[in-house]
Amino acid sequence: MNRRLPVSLLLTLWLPLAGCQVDANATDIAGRDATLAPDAGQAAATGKNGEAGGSAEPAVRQDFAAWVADFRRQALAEGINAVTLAAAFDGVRYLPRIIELDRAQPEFTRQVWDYLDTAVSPARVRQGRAQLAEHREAIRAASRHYGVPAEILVAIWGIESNYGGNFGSFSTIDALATLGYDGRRPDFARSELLAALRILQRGDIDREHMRGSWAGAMGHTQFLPSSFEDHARDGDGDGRRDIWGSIDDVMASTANYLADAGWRQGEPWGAEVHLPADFDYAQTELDVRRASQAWRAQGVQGVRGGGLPALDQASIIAPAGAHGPAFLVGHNFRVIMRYNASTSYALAVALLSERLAGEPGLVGDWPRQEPALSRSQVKRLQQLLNAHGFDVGAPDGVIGPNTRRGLRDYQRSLGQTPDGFATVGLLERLEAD
Ligand SMILES: [Ca+2]
Repeated sequence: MNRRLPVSLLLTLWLPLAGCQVDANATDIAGRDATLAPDAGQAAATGKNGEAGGSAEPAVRQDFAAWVADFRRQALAEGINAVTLAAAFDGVRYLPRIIELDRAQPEFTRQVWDYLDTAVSPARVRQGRAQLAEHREAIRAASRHYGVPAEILVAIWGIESNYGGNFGSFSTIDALATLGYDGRRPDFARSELLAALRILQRGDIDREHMRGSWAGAMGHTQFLPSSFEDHARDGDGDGRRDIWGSIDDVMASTANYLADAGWRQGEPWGAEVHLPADFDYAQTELDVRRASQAWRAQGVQGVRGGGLPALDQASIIAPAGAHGPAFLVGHNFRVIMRYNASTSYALAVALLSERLAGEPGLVGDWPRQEPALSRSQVKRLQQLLNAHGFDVGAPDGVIGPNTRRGLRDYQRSLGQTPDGFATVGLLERLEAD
């Protein structure tokens, strides 16, 4: 699979999530790289995506101009016409800010509840209900046609761009040209830039209106150019796929993306569940999959006294370990992760969609007293686990299945509930041992 850029790095305040599960096999819509970005702290969660000016050193400008000239020749050879190339590149700018964002290595992380507080805030719920009413026709039409619930579409819209309030003001051409010339993944950026040129040439949008994140994700629901080519749809029937200006097109495209990713009509994403006291938390990994009735046989129950939704291939996730809420998640939850390959993101979409549908929030409480571990603290934790004989692989500052496994073994050795949730307390204990 392609390793692609995490769109979430568009934020100056980008914060990875602590303890978030990512699916390394998933390719998401905006090309976010699960290995680089353990989660998408979302655009909508953290404020405006301001565009910096294009001043650069003269030598860099000259070098960039040579890169563009070379790329134009390549694009011409691949079928982009001279008119499109002139429109795209005659005024192209190198944007130093994009390179700063591309190279940012955030030290601090956020706990999943802090992310959800923002992603599923009361204001987000209120605005989403207003959008559902205002764009009722467009949303219902896409929902009916593609078989994806209206509330899921609106939740993705809300989390990706705060309902279009913040989808990024960077010129996609400038952003991808800058990344193609000077980014960490030039081949990826060149390939997306070529796709962007094909979109301009086809006439879906013009250069001026083709805008989005610093990483090239475009429009209300943040499609990379290659995702746009494969999955965008013309919802209002005017012959153009306009995910910047037409809510009909935004909804049709988003719904079609999920349908193409395998959304099962009528199947719920999952549900919050109650786990029995003796539950084996080694099972709380996305690659452990069982039918709902098998989980029920282990004592897993619905939180409001009801049964479990009927799901095959369902997993249990407990993002904050034994002292936080747990969830049974099925196939459609994994489809949401195709949009953004993180459990926290998919959980935010799922929970926001429920609130939009008028359902109450979570029953379980998060362990809000637990501070998030920084990236270097996670690295230290990993080094110490290795030193104590609980092999977690090479320390990388990111908590994944190996770290959770080692942590569970360590917790077991202490006689604690082995839930694999990394805390400052466990780090201090390891330091002292
Ligand atoms: Ca259209």
